[in-house]
Amino acid sequence: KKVCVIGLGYIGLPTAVMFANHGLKVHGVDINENAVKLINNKQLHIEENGLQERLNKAIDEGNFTVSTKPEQADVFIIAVPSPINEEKKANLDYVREATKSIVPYLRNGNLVILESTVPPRTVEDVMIPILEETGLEIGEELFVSHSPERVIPGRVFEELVNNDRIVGGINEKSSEMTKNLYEVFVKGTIHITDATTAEMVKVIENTYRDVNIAFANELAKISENIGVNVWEAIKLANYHPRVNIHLPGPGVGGHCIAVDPWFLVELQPDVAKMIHLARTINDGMPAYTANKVKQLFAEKRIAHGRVAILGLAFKGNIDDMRESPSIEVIHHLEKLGIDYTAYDPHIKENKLERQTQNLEEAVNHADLILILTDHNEFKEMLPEKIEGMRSKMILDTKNCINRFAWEKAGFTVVTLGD
Ligand code: SAJ
Repeated sequence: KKVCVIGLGYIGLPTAVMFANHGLKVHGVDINENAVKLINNKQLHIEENGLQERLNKAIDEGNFTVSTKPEQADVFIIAVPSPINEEKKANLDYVREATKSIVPYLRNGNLVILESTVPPRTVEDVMIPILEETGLEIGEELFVSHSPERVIPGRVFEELVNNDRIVGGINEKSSEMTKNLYEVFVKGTIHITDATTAEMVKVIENTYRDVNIAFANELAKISENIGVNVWEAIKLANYHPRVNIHLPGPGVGGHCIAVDPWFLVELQPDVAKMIHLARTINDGMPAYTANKVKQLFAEKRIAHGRVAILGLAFKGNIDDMRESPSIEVIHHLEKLGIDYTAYDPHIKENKLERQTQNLEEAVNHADLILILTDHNEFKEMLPEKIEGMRSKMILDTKNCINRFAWEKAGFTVVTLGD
């Protein structure tokens, strides 16, 4: 069997390599010529644990080819970005273009699978009309389904195999064919439904998380005002067998949780009120964090204070800075006229003007350490080793440091939500 994978990013490339490692012939396609060139040379344009070895194996065994153009195959998998635009509306251009690009290669009996996260109804309303241009009868000669990716960056290969998988075909035959394909490597249960329900399932998983985090962020603000430590309160509440509250923080980053809820808001703006409000609350956290810094400086009568920001990635122990709340916090600090340096041990390139490549330089002459990402390096940081600060203050937005150790070393410790 031959599979053609369109889009070789964080999802497409690991998926393509996985099929190739299981003996299928795979052709990968990307419009980014540089990425294609790199992959053909067994080099990576993205980081993912275990990807390099698997890519080498796929190419060495002759099961994986890559180019900028699709080829005829039995199955076509589309795994391209589906971002939102400035108006928070879904940009389906990549999905549309990818679907158009395979039309000339589709033959009787082929299966087309969409893996990208999309607003419910995209397969039926956007893809099917394009696929009809093949002249093939949809559901009889050409089979179509949505099987959303649900893997977490950093643990993609583990989750590709072990997570349950949702398969939503436009008809029973499409679902059956899709299930048979993924069974090659998926050990989790494969659940069958229709295409639109599958789209909905994926979007509501991420929306659930966003709404839950917004709830936690609201609880953090309430706790600050009434003298409660929200982290302790949430921990205790979660011992209840039917309670699972997420954790507050300086904002929600990444290209999934902060994006997908907008798909529902766009579809049903008059109904999706709580979802919209949750997005607004989470998007407001970077400004809230920057204002907390301003307040602290005012309370301590620090004029022209400088902040040492620790953490630029959008979450702990990854190297991905896209849509990171840290960028927004910096933006708000700049608006408030507050000076800063920024350091992240996982971001090796200098992507920001005031970025440093070591902790010592970042904290030198700073008045406040501001932790925005819970990297292990920051959790394990020793306060006695911190030198050269003008005032000894630390604001921990992730509740990830040992408060007592820092207080013992003479630091004023402030935790978000406490
Ligand atoms: N965050 C909080 N509080 C929490 C949990 C997370 O503030 O309690 C923040 C993180 O710091 C980060 C953001 O939310 O900035 C998103 O991080 P995440 O770990 O929740 O999610 P992602 O974006 O890395 O991956 C999610 C996953 N979805 C779910 O867990 C439901 C993953 O399984 C999906 O495959 C992925 O989105 C995707 O591609 O859609």
